Amino acid sequence: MSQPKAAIKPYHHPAAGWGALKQVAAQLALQKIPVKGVITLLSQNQPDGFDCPGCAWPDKEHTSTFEFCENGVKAVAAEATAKRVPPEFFAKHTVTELMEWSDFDLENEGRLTHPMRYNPATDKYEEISWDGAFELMAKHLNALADPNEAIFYTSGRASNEAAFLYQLFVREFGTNNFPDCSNLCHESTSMALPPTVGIGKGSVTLHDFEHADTLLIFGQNPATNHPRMLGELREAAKRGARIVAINPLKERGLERFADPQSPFDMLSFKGSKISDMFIQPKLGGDLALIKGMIKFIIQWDDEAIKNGTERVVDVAFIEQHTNGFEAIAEDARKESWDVIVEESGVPLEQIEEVARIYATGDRVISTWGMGITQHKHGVATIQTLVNLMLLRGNIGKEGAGLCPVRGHSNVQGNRTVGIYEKMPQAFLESLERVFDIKVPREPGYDAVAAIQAMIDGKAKFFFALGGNFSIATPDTDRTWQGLRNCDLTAHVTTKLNRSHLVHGKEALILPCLGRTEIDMQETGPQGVTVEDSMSMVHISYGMNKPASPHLLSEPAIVARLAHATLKHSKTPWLEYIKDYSKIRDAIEQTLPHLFENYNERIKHPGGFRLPVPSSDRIWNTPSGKAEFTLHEIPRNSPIHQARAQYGDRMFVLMTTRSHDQYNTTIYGMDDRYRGVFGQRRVIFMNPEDIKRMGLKAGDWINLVSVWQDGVTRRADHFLVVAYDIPQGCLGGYYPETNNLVPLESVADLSHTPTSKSIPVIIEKAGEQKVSHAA
Ligand SMILES: Nc1nc2c(c(=O)[nH]1)N[C@H]1C(S)=C(S)[C@@H](COP(=O)(O)OP(=O)(O)OC[C@H]3O[C@@H](n4cnc5c(=O)[nH]c(N)nc54)[C@H](O)[C@@H]3O)O[C@H]1N2
Ligand SMILES: Nc1nc2c(c(=O)[nH]1)N[C@H]1C(S)=C(S)[C@@H](COP(=O)(O)OP(=O)(O)OC[C@H]3O[C@@H](n4cnc5c(=O)[nH]c(N)nc54)[C@H](O)[C@@H]3O)O[C@H]1N2
Ligand SMILES: [Mo]
Repeated sequence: MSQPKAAIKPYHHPAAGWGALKQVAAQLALQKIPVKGVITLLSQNQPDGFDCPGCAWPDKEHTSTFEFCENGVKAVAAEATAKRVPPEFFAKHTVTELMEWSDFDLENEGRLTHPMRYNPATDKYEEISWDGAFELMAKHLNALADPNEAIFYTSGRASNEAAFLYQLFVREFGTNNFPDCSNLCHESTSMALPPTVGIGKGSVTLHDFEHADTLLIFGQNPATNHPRMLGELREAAKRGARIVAINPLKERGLERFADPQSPFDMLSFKGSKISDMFIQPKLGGDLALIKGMIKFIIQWDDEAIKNGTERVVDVAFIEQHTNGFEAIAEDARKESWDVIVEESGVPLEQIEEVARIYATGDRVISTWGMGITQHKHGVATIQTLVNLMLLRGNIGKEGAGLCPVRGHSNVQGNRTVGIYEKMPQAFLESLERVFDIKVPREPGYDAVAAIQAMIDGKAKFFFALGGNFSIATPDTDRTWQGLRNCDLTAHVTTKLNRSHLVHGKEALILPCLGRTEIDMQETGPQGVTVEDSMSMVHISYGMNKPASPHLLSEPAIVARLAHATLKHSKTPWLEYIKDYSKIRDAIEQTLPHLFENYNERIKHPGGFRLPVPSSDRIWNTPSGKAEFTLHEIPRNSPIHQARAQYGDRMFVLMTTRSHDQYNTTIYGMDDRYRGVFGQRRVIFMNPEDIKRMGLKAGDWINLVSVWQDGVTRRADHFLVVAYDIPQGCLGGYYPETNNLVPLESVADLSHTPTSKSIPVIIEKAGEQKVSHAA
């Protein structure tokens, strides 16, 4: 790729708008997609079209005309690219040589066309037949001393059908080793919600967004990651709903947004205002901030009791529906304002203002993303947010509720159908009954435990259904050591990525159909189903010709691997490939309370919503009530410890997404809304900190993380960019900074890597010229 001109230019326009349209044209050109291909994009998210692989935000009605979304177009264009990676490509390049390529350049080669096997003698991938690939994997699996030596990763794009067959195969084989992208993502949500509201899913639907009068947006960057959510926010803002953004980084897309659907926005160049208030806590400061809000509400409520005026908390709701109110009220009364202000980094007046906004809203929705989950105390923060919402009965009524905004388009569905290292016993019992098999009951490895097991030599076989495990995970150097320890690594995949190059002694690339492609089987073209972030399940049919005639669908790959491995299985693996409705029948039999009449109900345009009891104020907790949960404001975290050691030389780094990337897939080198162009090795830093450290914007720095295990973790050569971010906090991009996250640095309970709070020290690096037109 020719190097684009690097520059830093603050962005003064609204988010989306014309910039988005320009980007889309550039992506179509990059992927060599002719104008005709645009028709594919326009068919996306229609009743007979395919589900957008871009994100898990739900579709309006699902029958509406194409909703323009830059993220969706980029995701579809990346899959529908005209570029191909045939065996001849691999004949030309050794793996050692490809390791020198950037992540952008690897994926930019296009779609993989043939199954490939690594040959250590030539250091190249060579073509292998599908049967040969299945036999090789079966041989390895059956040679393991214990099924728990095998690891089966899932990235959240797999359909319900593929994921269900996969977990069935793996459990019939004998392990619960199911690390998944959720472990790296919303696991803190999945751990926090069941004990409090009885289910690990959000309680709201799009209908609620239409009726909310107040929205709190915690730790999320929707302009980049969930652009269709901005449409909802814009509508809410226009209706007069109050929107508060809580984010250390002044994200442009949370301030103003130009809806590409709206001629007014597009022609006025001004866009619509989104947030009424923008609060910038320090990284990880949300728990203290939310506690501050709770303290105000309890204080005002106590005053109301004293004065005989209307109560501030929802007394009837608290009495009928909750447990533990007194304990958290007493805790809030005792909490010190100094600690709240110090640990949140938010001035008291602002905490009071946002508490007032919350307390005067009748229908409040709280949303959250990675800015909350990827912290040491992510679970505690979410449970404290639940406390806040319960105080005024903001769960389970129209226009109000909890809205974790998930990432991958079917990550929620994968969990529902069994991709979880500790699936509930009832599910496992059901599998045993329906399929007349024995499945293991002890929990398996999550993502971090899987890496440790590979490093320790306890796991020797690594299989991935999608994703890019080698660089989506923390502690890059050690993770790679683990993967290279394996006897076999195998990846079901659409495009070439780093994980194919960081391989075991033997390695396979197994190219599959993407969701946009026609999946033709014996009984005709097959559809697959997915579940979005609001628990809506619907069917998706591909419309494009497959990228290569040698591709198999994900369900076919899983079923044929199972057939090759489990010689005595009674499960009709090959039958499932012929007709996916048979897989849906099997899902229905296993989870009848969720998927009753599955095949019938997906015929309805827009599909159906899975039951979410908390939406109806039914609390599936042991007490049958929603639980308030008491959490201290953390004061001795690894960040506090590093601060004690290094004083204000220590910075807290968050690793986040640029505008031109989909997780590890790099679409381009710009981060438009943050004003970064043509480069990714940047660090956002407060101007005062830049001065204090004797630096200038445009200087180059190296980062070294602070961790007490004697391992030096570093990431070198980043450009300092002055940005509106609290002092002591830094922002950088993932995956460039992943090596700084120690494997042991995980969130309490959920084990999610703390990708948003890494203690680091800065070193000044050598000079390098770049245009810095700030
Ligand atoms: N275009 C595009 N779309 C995507 C993806 C993509 O990579 N590209 N990825 C998909 C996936 S898998 C996911 S999980 C989602 C991710 O979507 P997001 O949840 O938006 O994830 P990030 O980009 O990591 O951004 C996290 C945001 O949290 C803020 N933040 C960081 N730390 C804190 C904190 O301590 N407190 C608060 N209040 N805020 C904080 C950051 O400034 C940033 O704005 O997007 C999905 N959609
Ligand atoms: N430091 C840091 N690390 C993070 C994060 C962070 O914020 N900071 N975020 C975390 C989060 S939220 C997540 S979800 C993970 C993401 O982790 P993953 O889900 O593992 O990574 P992706 O980059 O989404 O995977 C991209 C690859 O998926 C393959 N692919 C694309 N479409 C398909 C398909 O239809 N089928 C198959 N089989 N393969 C396909 C392509 O080969 C592509 O290279 O990363 C996590 N890692
Ligand atoms: Mo994610």
